Amino acid sequence: MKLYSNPQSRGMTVMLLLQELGITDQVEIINVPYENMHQAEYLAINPMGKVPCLVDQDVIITEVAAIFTYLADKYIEKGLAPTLDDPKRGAYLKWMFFTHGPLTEFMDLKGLGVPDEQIEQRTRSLSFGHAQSLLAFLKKGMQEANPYLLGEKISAADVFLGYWLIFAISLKILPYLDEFKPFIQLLAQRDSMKDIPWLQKINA
Ligand SMILES: N[C@@H](CCC(=O)N[C@@H](CS)C(=O)NCC(=O)O)C(=O)O
Repeated sequence: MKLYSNPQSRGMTVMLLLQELGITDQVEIINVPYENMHQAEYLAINPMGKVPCLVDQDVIITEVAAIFTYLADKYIEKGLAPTLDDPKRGAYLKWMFFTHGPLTEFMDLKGLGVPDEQIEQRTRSLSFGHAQSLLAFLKKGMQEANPYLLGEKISAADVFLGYWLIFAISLKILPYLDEFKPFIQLLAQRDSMKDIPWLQKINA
């Protein structure tokens, strides 16, 4: 497999997953400089001109959540995804796509400095709705985490959500609520996560 990525991009979340799956030696990392992303050679692989992009023989997978889901399922024996018949699969997919959709949308708008009043005018069409709803959803999930989102064992969804939470808190897009602390502190001890540069910023 080949992973097209860039060290200054959300492709870094996939690197954590590779570590958690123990498959770093099975994936060739191809660094795509930003200035090359919209050139013909890379556009032939991903016409969006974006990273990350995973290529597994003839299969091309873009979108972080799709790459996470694909890899965790491909290596299902590693235990980072519930199997198709496991009832935990629902919550797993919920967290995976919440992170990719509403949470990322919220972070993008806040990162752009879109004023709250403008967001409030569009809550019905924005996928996260209200900022308070997003926080309430996260708080409930964190309170129910025991200690991970699906229970005793870490899943790919913990890795994805955990990375985004740490990033959003370090940028002050999300507050570092007490409810988040046990989950983030647990993730911060993992070999895959302990060197995330933003962890120091939030004093996990
Ligand atoms: N929806 C995509 C977004 C990927 C994305 O925006 N990647 C950025 C880096 S974080 C990128 O490749 N930007 C290059 C560009 O737009 O020129 C995903 O989640 O994988």
